[in-house]
Amino acid sequence: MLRLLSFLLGLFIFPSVQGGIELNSRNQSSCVLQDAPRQCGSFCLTTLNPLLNHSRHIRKRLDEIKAGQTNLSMTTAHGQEDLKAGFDSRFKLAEEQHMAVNSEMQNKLQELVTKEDFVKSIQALQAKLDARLDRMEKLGTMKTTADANDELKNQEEHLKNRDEQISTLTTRIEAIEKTKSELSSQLSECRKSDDNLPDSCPIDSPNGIYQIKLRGLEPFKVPCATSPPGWTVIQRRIDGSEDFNRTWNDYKSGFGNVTGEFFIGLEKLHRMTEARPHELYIKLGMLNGSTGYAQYDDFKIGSEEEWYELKNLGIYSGEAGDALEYNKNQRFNTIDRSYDPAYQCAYQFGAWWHKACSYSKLNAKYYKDGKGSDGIQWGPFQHDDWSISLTFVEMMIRPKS
Ligand SMILES: *[C@@H]1O[C@H](CO)[C@@H](O)[C@H](O)[C@H]1NC(C)=O
Ligand SMILES: *[C@@H]1O[C@H](CO)[C@@H](O)[C@H](O)[C@H]1NC(C)=O
Ligand SMILES: *[C@@H]1O[C@H](CO)[C@@H](O)[C@H](O)[C@H]1NC(C)=O
Ligand SMILES: *[C@@H]1O[C@H](CO)[C@@H](O)[C@H](O)[C@H]1NC(C)=O
Ligand SMILES: *[C@@H]1O[C@H](CO)[C@@H](O)[C@H](O)[C@H]1NC(C)=O
Ligand SMILES: CC(=O)N[C@H]1CO[C@H](CO)[C@@H](O)[C@@H]1O
Repeated sequence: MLRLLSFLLGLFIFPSVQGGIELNSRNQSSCVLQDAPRQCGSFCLTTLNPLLNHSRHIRKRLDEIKAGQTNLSMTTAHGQEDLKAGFDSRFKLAEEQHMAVNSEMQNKLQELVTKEDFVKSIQALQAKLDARLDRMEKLGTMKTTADANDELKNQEEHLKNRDEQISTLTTRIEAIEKTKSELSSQLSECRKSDDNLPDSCPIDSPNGIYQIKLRGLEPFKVPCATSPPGWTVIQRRIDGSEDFNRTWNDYKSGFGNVTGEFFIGLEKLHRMTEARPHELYIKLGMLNGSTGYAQYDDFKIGSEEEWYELKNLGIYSGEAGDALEYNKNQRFNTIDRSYDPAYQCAYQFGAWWHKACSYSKLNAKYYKDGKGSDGIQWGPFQHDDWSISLTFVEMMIRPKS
């Protein structure tokens, strides 16, 4: 502004000065006579008078012009001074205005800085800037864009693998859960049906075939007797329809027909009598119609490792006599497995807890005519008449109450 003003002022003043100089130089070039009569004489005077007169007139005019010029010059100088003064005052004013504006701006700025909003916005901006700087720094640790891309790809691959693993595991877990729930429902149903199955013959139920279940064994059918009630039939001979000359494995697992002749099996006997004390009841019959029974109050059979030993019998009672006490603590013998092979008792008298053979042989050969020294026998019941062979046998057990 100041510069512009001075420039304009210069342009304005300069031409006026030039004009003044031009007038002076013209004055110098004019031809003016100082004392015309003395220089020219009377002749000359008349000729020259009008000329001189004209010259004087011209000079007068020139003086006037000169005075005007001086006035003009003075006026110009005045004007210049006036202009300068005007400019100075304007400049001063402008300067004052500038100062005023400047100070106002300073005040405004101060006001802004002290305003809390402004400070906050500045802080927010600063935080954003810091975050961006952080990111830039991180990016800066990646050597190149390619490296960064590789790293990203690796991470993506890793995540993808993880996802696949998780999905596989989830599927497996679901399958396991399903199997688990199926098994659990099967188990509960199994338990339900097992719970319904007794582990021995029911006491108050009618005579017949019942299914019972022992722990660790599949359910199996047994005949249950009503007279006396609650007894489980474990062996029966009635008509010789079943072959009792059998191997160890047959006696172990049982054989025959539960509605007819059969043997329950030594393993079942072991498990039943081991679980809780049992009584043994033996019903005997001859062809001539004589019947008798023998009862023992603590019947116990050992494990297969113990050769299904007759571990205990308890106290005998009955009317057929005690033909079994003799066999107590003896191992079970079959034709293919004998503890004392010298005697071969099982070959001759059937499978039993033989002790150099026995006074009781309830698995021996069945003679329908009731005669046979190697037949079914119970010594005291037939008064040691070894020619007699029994035609009816039922062995039964029941838990001791
Ligand atoms: C000079 O000229 C003026 C007019 O131009 C005239 O009036 C005057 O009489 C003249 N004087 C002489 C002496 O000629
Ligand atoms: C000079 O100028 C002043 C005012 O500017 C004026 O009054 C005066 O008559 C002028 N003088 C001449 C000889 O023109
Ligand atoms: C079992 O014995 C009964 C009566 O003796 C007979 O009716 C049935 O057919 C026999 N069952 C088998 C499978 O031998
Ligand atoms: C059956 O035979 C046996 C032995 O001979 C005898 O002791 C018994 O009294 C007989 N019973 C009948 C009812 O005949
Ligand atoms: C049992 O069978 C065997 C052959 O397997 C035989 O030698 C034996 O005499 C039979 N015993 C009886 C009592 O039938
Ligand atoms: C610059 C100059 O020479 N001015 C002259 C003009 O004429 C008058 C009168 O004759 C002189 O006095 C000046 O000096």
